[in-house]
Amino acid sequence: MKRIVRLTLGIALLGAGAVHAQGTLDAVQKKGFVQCGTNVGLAGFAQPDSRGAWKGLDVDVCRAIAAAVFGDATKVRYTPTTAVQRFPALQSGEVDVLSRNTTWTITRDTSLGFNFVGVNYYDGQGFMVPKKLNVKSAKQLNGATICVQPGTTTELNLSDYFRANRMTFKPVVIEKLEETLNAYYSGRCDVFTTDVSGLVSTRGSRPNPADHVILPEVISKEPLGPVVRHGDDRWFDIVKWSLYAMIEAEEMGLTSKNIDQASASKDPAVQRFIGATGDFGKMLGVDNKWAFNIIKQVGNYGESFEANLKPLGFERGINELWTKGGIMYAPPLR
Ligand SMILES: N[C@@H](CCC(=O)N[C@@H](CS)C(=O)NCC(=O)O)C(=O)O
Repeated sequence: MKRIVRLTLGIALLGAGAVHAQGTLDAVQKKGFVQCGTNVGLAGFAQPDSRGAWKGLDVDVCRAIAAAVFGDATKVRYTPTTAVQRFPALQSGEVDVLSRNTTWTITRDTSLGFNFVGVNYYDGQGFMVPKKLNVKSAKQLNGATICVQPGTTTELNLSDYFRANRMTFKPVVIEKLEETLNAYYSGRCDVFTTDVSGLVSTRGSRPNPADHVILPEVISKEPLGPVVRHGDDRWFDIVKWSLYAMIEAEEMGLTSKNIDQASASKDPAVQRFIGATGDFGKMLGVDNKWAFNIIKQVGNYGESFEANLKPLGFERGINELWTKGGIMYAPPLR
């Protein structure tokens, strides 16, 4: 019986996916905007500012896609999603792309029916504890009460880590981020665990950040990146190369400030990038100035990092370009 229910659900999901699988670009062009699934509010990654304009590293990917498709980075509508809501939102076609601190895993890339286009932030899972508890290492957390969000890799890594280290913990599982944080900050949990970026971002958004420490152990790999549905290669390509254009531009030294002058460059790679020569836009199904428009209106990856994450105290670390000691690397635009 259970098996039948699961099979039916599987078919229903496949069916829903199939309806939206092809033609996302056509549908997006027809409605006139990209519907982008984001976080409900994670400073530096996706959060509305005081005037209601969405800002952040993940938001900039949404804006880049709109710049590529429409030549206008403002043609985006945002759907804030919790960790639990995000995958059904993409599967059902409610959103065209998910750009929301989502870890690339084999399960999500296969059985959930998605394609990860790349990585816009390499991360790992960490633990935050109140300083007054005087905990120095995650190995001291045996028996701790830990706040964690459902539907995340965080939840899975947490139990693996404790089992591997022969420790126990009491999970407090809450779907909404705000409520999870309230539970941690009110002392209902000893520990809050998530991606280190999430710890830094949320700690900075609350009073007295210095009262909370992030423990040195990073217990997992969390490559975070934009996701699309299986079965629509054209859309997959557009989202993928919108991200890579931002990374490549940084490597080429092209910025929102200097891209207007790039037409004078003698460098053939620059000429191709801005669409003065070659047909990359046409190959993707968009305007040949797609990459120019992304950099002009959104900026390169380094500019986005600088604007959104630097003010919160983030360092580039492994998210630095491969040419500068990091692992951010775009395949060639050629
Ligand atoms: N990268 C992990 C965790 C992502 C995640 O959802 N993190 C939490 C903690 S920062 C979050 O964004 N919560 C916001 C919410 O669910 O409303 C994953 O993909 O599963």
